[in-house]
Formats: sequence, structure tokens, C-alpha cells
Amino acid sequence: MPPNSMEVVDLSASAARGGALREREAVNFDWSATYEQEEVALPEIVGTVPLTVISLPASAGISHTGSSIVVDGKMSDWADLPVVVKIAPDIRSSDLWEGPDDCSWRFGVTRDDQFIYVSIEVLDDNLVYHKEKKYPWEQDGVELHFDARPDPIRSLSRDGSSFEMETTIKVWMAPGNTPEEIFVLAAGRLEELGVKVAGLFTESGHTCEVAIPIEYVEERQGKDWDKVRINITVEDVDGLDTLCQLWWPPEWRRTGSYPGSGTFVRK
Ligand SMILES: [Ca+2]
Ligand SMILES: [Ca+2]
Repeated sequence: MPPNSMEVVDLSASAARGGALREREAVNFDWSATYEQEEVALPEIVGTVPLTVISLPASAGISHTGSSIVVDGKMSDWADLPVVVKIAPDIRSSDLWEGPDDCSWRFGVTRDDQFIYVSIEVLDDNLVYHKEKKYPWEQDGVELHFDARPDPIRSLSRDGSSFEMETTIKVWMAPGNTPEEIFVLAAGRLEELGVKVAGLFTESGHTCEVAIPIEYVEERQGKDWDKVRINITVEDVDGLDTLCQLWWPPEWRRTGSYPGSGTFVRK
């Protein structure tokens, strides 16, 4: 492959003993690379990266939706949310997490001619909502990071964006019981970018629905854009000072992150 490029490859791996790979912590993956050229003698390079196995079904690319999606926090317009995050691969304050019944989630990504849509459905046994909201992470909520830049910067990024969202789109939101109660941080900036956000409490948890203009992606990759990168965390608050974050994939800023994590391919 050419320099400064990225390719997705299929790699088969299985545990030599004891259980499924996806239920394990990251394992170390040793790799080596050689240069196929004859001008100068370049040594083989070797390295080790953490290999995290995540539950990503083959259907989890970004396909054109068959239905019309309304960003209202209601899930009835989604046929499927195929990516199931029962045990998040990166849990911050994991001592506060009591298992999938305490908090777990699933999500899907789709598109139409105008938007890419991401929808997250959360199972949470203890719903916390504050009327006077300052930050989404003081209550139950969802955070989504969306990188539409071309490779290699997208795949290699460790995510340094701010409220200005110069490099990536950030959605920090807390759901409400009604559309009026939904709280979105930096809402003015998201509105400028044409991003729509909604989320509602349900009987068993809460939802988050986001629409990102295709135009935003095309401005960065052109009309034939092919990949975007997504990082999501569900903020689970069950009482005072009990924030637990359930990241998929591992938070880009943290050491467990790896190049290209959360890449979704256009289908
Ligand atoms: Ca909807
Ligand atoms: Ca909660």
C-alpha cells in the first residue's frame, strides 16, 4: 500500500484457550512491516499494539437507510441498532459499574442523501436528570466524537478538539423527558455545523439521535468520501459523584486507543 495511507484488512484470530476473544481485555498484537522498494535499504520495522476485539457485525457499515429518520429521540424509525456494547471495551471508573443491567447500550449508523445518522439506545437502571444543567456528564447522557477528516490524520488522531470543533464534531448531550428538556453543550456551534441532536428518557434508559450533514464530510473528503471515525461514551450517573463512562471504542485520548478505532466504511 502507498505511504501515508490506511487500508482495512480482514484478520482472523481466536483464543488458544478459554472463552471468546471479545470477552477479554486487550491482547498484545506484534506486527512487522517491510518496504517494497529498491532505491535505498530500509530496515524492517516492528512494533506491538493492543488488539481490542469489539463486537462489530459485518452489517455495521454506513448503508443508505431504507426508511426516513427523524431526529426526535424516538427509535421507531430505526430497523436495527446492530452494534451492541454490552461490556464496553473502555470503562472509566469501572468500580462503579455493576454490569450490563446497570448500564449498557447499542447503536447504529446509517445515511440518506443529506445526513449521516447515529442512534444510541441506553439501558440504565437508575436515571438521573438535573433541571439546572451545567454539564451533560453531571447526569445520564451521551458523548459522541465524529472525525470526517481524510487519512492518515483521521486514523492516527488522538483527538484534541475543543468547543470550537476545529477538527472533529463533538456532541455532549443529556436527554430529557420532553424535547424542551434536552440539554446540548455548545449547541450554537453544532447548529452552525448543521448538526441535529435529540434524546429522550425511556422506561428502561434513554436515547440519543444525531444527524451530521453529508456536506460536512464532503468538505473534508470530497464527494467520494469513504470512511468516518466515531467514538461514543455513555455517561452513567446513579447518584452523587458517581460518574462512570462506558466508551466504545476506547477513548481516543487514552492509552488503550489504537489507530483507526471506530472507523465506519461507507456502503
Ligand atoms: Ca427518530
Ligand atoms: Ca444512570
